[in-house]
Amino acid sequence: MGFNPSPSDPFIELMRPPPDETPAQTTARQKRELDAQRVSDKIDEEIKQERLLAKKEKNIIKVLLLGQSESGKSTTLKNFRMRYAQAAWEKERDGWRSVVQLNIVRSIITILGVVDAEMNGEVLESEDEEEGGMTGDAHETVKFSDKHQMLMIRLAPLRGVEAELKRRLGAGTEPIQPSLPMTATPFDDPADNLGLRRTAPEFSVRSWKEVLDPGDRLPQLQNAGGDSDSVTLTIAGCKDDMKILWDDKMVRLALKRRKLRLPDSAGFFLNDLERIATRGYTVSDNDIVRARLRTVGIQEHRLKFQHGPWDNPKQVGKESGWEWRIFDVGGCRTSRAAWLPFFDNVNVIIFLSPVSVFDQRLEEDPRVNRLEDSIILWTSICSSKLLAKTQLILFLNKCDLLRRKLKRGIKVNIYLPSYGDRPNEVIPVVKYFREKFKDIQKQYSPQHRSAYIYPTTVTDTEATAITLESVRDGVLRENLATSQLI
Ligand SMILES: Nc1nc2c(ncn2[C@@H]2O[C@H](COP(=O)(O)OP(=O)(O)OP(=O)(O)O)[C@@H](O)[C@H]2O)c(=O)[nH]1
Ligand SMILES: [Mg+2]
Repeated sequence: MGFNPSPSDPFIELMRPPPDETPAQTTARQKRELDAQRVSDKIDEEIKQERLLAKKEKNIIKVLLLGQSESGKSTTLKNFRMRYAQAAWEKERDGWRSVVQLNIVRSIITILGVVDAEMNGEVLESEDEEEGGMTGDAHETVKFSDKHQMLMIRLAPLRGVEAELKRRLGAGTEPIQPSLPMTATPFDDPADNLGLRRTAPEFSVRSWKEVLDPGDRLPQLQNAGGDSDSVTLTIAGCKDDMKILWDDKMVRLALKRRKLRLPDSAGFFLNDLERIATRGYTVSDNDIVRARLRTVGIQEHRLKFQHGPWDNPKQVGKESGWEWRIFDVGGCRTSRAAWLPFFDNVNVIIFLSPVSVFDQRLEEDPRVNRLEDSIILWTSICSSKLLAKTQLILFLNKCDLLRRKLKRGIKVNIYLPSYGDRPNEVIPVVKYFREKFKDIQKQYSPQHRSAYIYPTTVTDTEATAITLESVRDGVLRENLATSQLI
């Protein structure tokens, strides 16, 4: 569309050709007008496209999952995908088999390390009391016998399996700094000084997509873990010995003495060996949600939501529903610098704070209490001017582990004196954390806003489905209201 002034427009006079124009001048003028028209049409087209895009972008919601490492960000993303991106979820199912197998093998290798250390006489100097005194059996002498020696020999092939699984999953991964124990580490624990409970560095991925849905990019992963795969065969062959090792009383005692609480740690599957360490193992939804693969860098996942009761199709356009672009980040301290560029135009932050970690320290910096780290992060997110208009959603996660910990008698007020003499039970503890996080949000937000706070156990997919529905409706409602103001 060119510039087409009306006859009364003063511009007509200005643009009218001179009365004594020669034929050559007329041709040149017409050429110039044509060129100008082309440029103008191009600009018009660009503006039209930009407007279309802007209209479309109104239906895009950018969601950031934030929180320290092991807070449950990727697990939350898995819940979203399981529920709202079923086709992609199914496509990746088989890819998770290798991850679950690696999780199992690593647990067994951790146990073998403990048995080895005990056999070699690396005895703890002090048996301190994590939870108000050790129970009687922890003081029993740990005695390993020929049986354990044999188990060590028979399970040795699992080291090769670990290497092979790492190689397979290796594409798109990078090592991270060595981690401290996989489980709770109470402060001033002398076992730390002996370095006995350290485990090998955790495995991480830069891109799920490459590892779990290799297509033809990673031929070595196709059919990996199938019935006749060497890794699966070796694991199935070791099943009985793994079970004997895990069920062994002395092994349990040794783990307890070293406060290695495997069932509470990431990627624990040893109670499912009968089902998983088999040739025909098929990966369940629950396995995927519980499998542990550390995130490095930022991964983007897209979800489509069709129109629902939360919006009005007339107002958001008939052609599409809402698209959520969810960004899952690595949570350890060294990964956090990469978060900043993603703060731009972010609509929603789902922040995960694990509430069970009040007595633990950061893997990457053992001087720092994990809950304290989470509170510092939350405070900086709430006070960020860049995020002043971002909707904040807080998951107080790992409530199941909190419950277990409190049941074992670990006292919150030892680690948080401000908790005072409130009851050492889940509901009051979660309420206390809720108030604490809410107060910070109110105090530090640059402008008025409310935060939605949910107590969660994101490995419980049924309960999480209800939470996610509420999150989805709340987010869409709020964004619809905002987009109507634009
Ligand atoms: N018991 C229990 N385990 C959980 C819960 N949430 C997450 N997990 C487990 O904790 C481990 C870590 O969870 P991830 O989702 O990988 O943690 P992340 O925040 O993505 O961690 P990074 O990728 O290192 O930043 C996984 O093995 C999960 O299955 C929970 O509410 N309860
Ligand atoms: Mg992650």
